[in-house]
Amino acid sequence: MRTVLLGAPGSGKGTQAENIVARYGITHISTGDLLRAEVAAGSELGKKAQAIMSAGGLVSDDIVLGMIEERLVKGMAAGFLFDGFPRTLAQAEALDVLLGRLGQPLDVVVFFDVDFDEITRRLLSRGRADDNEATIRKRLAVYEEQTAPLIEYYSRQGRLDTVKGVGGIDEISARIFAVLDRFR
Ligand code: B4P
Repeated sequence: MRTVLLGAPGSGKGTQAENIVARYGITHISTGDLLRAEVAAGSELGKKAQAIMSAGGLVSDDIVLGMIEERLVKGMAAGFLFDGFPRTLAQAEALDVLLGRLGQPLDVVVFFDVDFDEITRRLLSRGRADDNEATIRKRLAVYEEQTAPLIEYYSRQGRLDTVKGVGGIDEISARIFAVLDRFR
């Protein structure tokens, strides 16, 4: 199974990824987690990423693509779940090229439909370093401008499935499983 979770920051991608990976045994590739690990390790890449992440911007496509490529090849046998990637049209197009080269196109992209008021409430109560009001506003604006166009991109490919991302965590997982079970 080759799938992408698409949604605004705080729409629940990371939360649902845990349940999905537990059910299907696929490889989880979260660019947010990979970047936070670089920041925690104090690497050169982490230093560059930290300032951008805490300001609510997107880390450059080159850095992100470099990070995922090697993990993608490793995850190919089991299937994979991308969470937080792609986030720009350039990342989506690069992913298509990469998967095309491997002869393993995406099966489905699950889009989490959650309104911005709910997202803001969730992120403020989580309180991660990038979860203050000004940064959340910036992240949502960046999402609208750079990530939301991917809804149309995958919809045109016939790969998009929209799931209502509001409700209990297990209730949302059940909605996602109903989509993903088709690709087991
Ligand atoms: P990410 O780590 O991807 O984080 P996110 O979008 O903020 O969160 P997610 O949607 O996973 O929400 P979660 O489940 O945690 O990105 C962080 C930053 O990294 C970006 O801003 C960017 O700078 C950088 N980055 C990452 N990928 C990149 C890329 N590809 N290109 C460039 N830059 C990149 O849920 C949020 C909260 O909601 C949690 O507290 C959770 O407990 C709660 N929640 C979840 N489901 C709920 C529910 N059903 N009801 C109530 N609360 C719920």
